Amino acid sequence: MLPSIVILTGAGISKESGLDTFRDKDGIWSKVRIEDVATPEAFARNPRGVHEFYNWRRRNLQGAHIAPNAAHKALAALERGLPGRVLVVTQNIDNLHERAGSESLIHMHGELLKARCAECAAAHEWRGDLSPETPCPACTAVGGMRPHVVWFGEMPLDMERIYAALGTCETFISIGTSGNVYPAAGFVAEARGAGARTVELNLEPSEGASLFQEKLYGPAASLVPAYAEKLLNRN
Ligand code: BJW
Repeated sequence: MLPSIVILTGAGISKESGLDTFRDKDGIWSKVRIEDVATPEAFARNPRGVHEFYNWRRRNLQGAHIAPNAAHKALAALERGLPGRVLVVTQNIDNLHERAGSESLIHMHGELLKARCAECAAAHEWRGDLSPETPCPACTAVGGMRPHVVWFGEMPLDMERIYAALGTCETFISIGTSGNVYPAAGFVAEARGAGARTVELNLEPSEGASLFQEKLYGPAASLVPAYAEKLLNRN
């Protein structure tokens, strides 16, 4: 069954869980340059530096202070309340949606707690650090292990499934994303073009704000539970 509600989430939904966004004033891209850590070219040039960046984020994500917030929990409750009808497509590489209980979930930009081998393509659950010396647990090749994330210039994951859902959903909701990065930033146009009602829940208007028919601005941990409750009562 194709979902009737497709929900795109971005870094803003995890902000109140203690994780930095990318493009806010104090965000990740104010501290490191995209060109140094988030492209295949950066990894080829300086694998150790890129590993250090993701090792830090992987350790931070597993810290006791990081937990799903009310917005993640509300989306999981929405999925339980409307079985088979909700799909969450997240740009986030954290694991907060699944920790909150979401099961109908696509990580289009990959997962921080996975690593894959460039030699044999096998992906593995990964909680420790990576380095250029880490051997692949499957093929034993050394030097090919990389974070299972999607860098600029690489193809996001599960796109066929995402576009199929966007083409048939009744409601498209975008939460906590600035609308700067494609193809995710184009999903609202895709869904609206196919007849969906489009909703933005964000701290501030995103780049694509004019394409949303309903817009609510404020912190996700307050907006999302109230909006999910409304959807549960209406459906
Ligand atoms: C709150 C809040 C609170 C704060 N409550 N809200 C020209 C046109 C079209 C495309 C391109 C183009 N030039 C280049 C491209 C392609 C490129 C791209 O988009 N570049 C742009 C910069 C222009 N894209 C790619 O390369 C992608 N691949 C690709 O296109 O492949 C080809 C293809 C073709 C056809 C179909 C399909 C594919 C790959 C993009 C990979 C992005 N990777 C990153 C890093 C991942 C790993 C990691 O985490 O390190 O993904 S970059 C980074 O940005 C990360 C995020 O997922 C992504 C989006 O960021 P997000 O989530 O929107 O965060 P912010 O910080 O930008 O926004 C946060 C929002 O929350 C703000 O609005 C706040 O106000 C709000 N907020 N607190 C609610 N409490």
